[in-house]
Parts: sequence; structure tokens; C-alpha cells
Amino acid sequence: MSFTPLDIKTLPTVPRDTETAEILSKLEQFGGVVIKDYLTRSQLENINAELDEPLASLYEGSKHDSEVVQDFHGSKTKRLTNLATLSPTYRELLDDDVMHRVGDALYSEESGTWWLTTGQLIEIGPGNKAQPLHRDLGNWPVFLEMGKRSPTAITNLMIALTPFTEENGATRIIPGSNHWDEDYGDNIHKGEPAMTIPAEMSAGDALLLSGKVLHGGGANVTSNERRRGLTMPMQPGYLTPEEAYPFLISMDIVKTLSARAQRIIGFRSVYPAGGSPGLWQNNYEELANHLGL
Ligand SMILES: O=C(O)CCC(=O)C(=O)O
Ligand SMILES: [Fe+2]
Repeated sequence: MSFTPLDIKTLPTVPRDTETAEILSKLEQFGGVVIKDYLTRSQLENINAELDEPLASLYEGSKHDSEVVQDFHGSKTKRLTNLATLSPTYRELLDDDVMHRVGDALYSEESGTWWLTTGQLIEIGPGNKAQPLHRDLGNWPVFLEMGKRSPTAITNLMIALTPFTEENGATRIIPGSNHWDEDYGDNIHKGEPAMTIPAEMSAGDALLLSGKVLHGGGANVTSNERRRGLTMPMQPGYLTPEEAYPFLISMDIVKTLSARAQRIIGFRSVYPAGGSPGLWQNNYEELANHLGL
């Protein structure tokens, strides 16, 4: 097996009203696909305005003990979470039709109910070096071992809240590396930066990214531009997410959300495909009954 990227200079771009099957077929082929104008103009303006202040008061860099993780988080990068508490527009995005259609198509049959890994604003500041290339399914190392044969364990949706340019740190991906059939153990192939292409986007566009594709945030070589991306990765409900939302969000806010929005932030039981009676329950009953939702 050779580790050769697909010979393309830009990722395929589709309009928001594209059939889900076509979006997913491009995702599978290239490892990434851009959805044009994923956000409306007012969603874009509002979410930026709502998150300006919490971002301004947030520290840069990582508080993690491990240097590897610090490098991954980025020394001049801000990562803001608990967005459902902070932003009414983010709460609207939890109910987005396109995201739900894509999530259902990716996970329902293979894995059962799905939820979000996190909702995170990633703002890469000037001078931040490129993030190490990685596969997002490495969140659960067993899938790195399984490699290409692993189930779909995570699919990132990265929404550009500012323009994403090569200079300001657009996400870089190795197109087609989701198909590299390596021995993922000691022989894992991490790719080379020269194999990557930038996912340049206008503000409001979104990048759908396979959990098996090698990618990373780009270096921000501008002197004064901050690259702002909102990531909403989707994963099967039987895997532990990064963000522990049920402990972060008040029930008053949760009650304002639709049932499917509540589900993807942990306020429903989880039903894995293949006969499991359900997980994340109370007294073997649906969690929503206990919560009065
Ligand atoms: O910020 C980016 O463009 C990519 C971030 C990323 O891949 C990650 O944090 O897993
Ligand atoms: Fe990633």
C-alpha cells in the first residue's frame, strides 16, 4: 500500500441543499467536503457577536500537563467550550437540519444514536504553528489500531466563523488518507505536511471531515488575523464525548431545546445498533422520563 494523497488542489464544495447521500459520497471519496453557506448571514453575525466577549477574556494555549497535548492545543490558540450556555445561536445550530440528516445517515444504521463530541470554538492566533497531523478517531485509541476497518467513530463539522485562508490557519488535510490501509500499530503513517492542502472557506461555510483522514489546523502566519472555527464533531452515543455537557448546562436552557438537540448533548438515553437494550439510563428507563423532558 502506498501512501499517496489524492492529486487535488482544493476539496470538493457542495451547496447546502445537496442530497445527503451525495455529501457523504464526497466525504468518503476525499476525506473532506466543504458545504457552502452552511450558516445564514444572520447566524454568522450573531454567533460571532455572542462569543466575542467570552473569547476575548479567555486565555491562549493549553493548561494540559502533557507537552504533546499542549502542542496539539496550540500555544496561541483559544478553545472555548460550553457554547450552549453562552450562545443562543449555537443553540439554534444544535437543531440544524443538514447536520441532523448527515449525523443520522452516518450513524443510525451502523452504530445507533449519535451525539456531539464537543461544541468548540477554535480561534488560532497569529504566530501559532501548524497543529500536528492526526486522525480524530485517535480520541479512542482502539480505533487507531483497527484503522480503516474501524466503524465511523467521529466526523467533524468545522464551521468557518471568519474566512479560512492558507495564511491564517485554514484546516489542512491529506485528501484520500482516510483510505490508507496501514497497519495502525507501530507502523502508523502520519503523513507529511507537504501532502496537505488547505480547506480555504468563506465565513459561514463548513468543512465535513472524516475521523479517518489526516489533518490539522494550519499555521497562522499573519500578523493580526485570528482564524475562528466552530467545531461540532458527531460520534456514536456509545463513545464518551470530550465535553461533559449535562454537568455544564442548566436545565432551564436545556428545556428550551428541541428533543433532538437535547439528545445530542446528552439529555437522552443512547441506543446502540445491534440489540443493546440501551445505555445512559435511569433504572433501565429512558433518561428523559427521569429528567421530565
Ligand atoms: O483547528 C483546526 O483547523 C483543526 C482542529 C482539529 O483538527 C482538532 O482539534 O482536532
Ligand atoms: Fe482534528
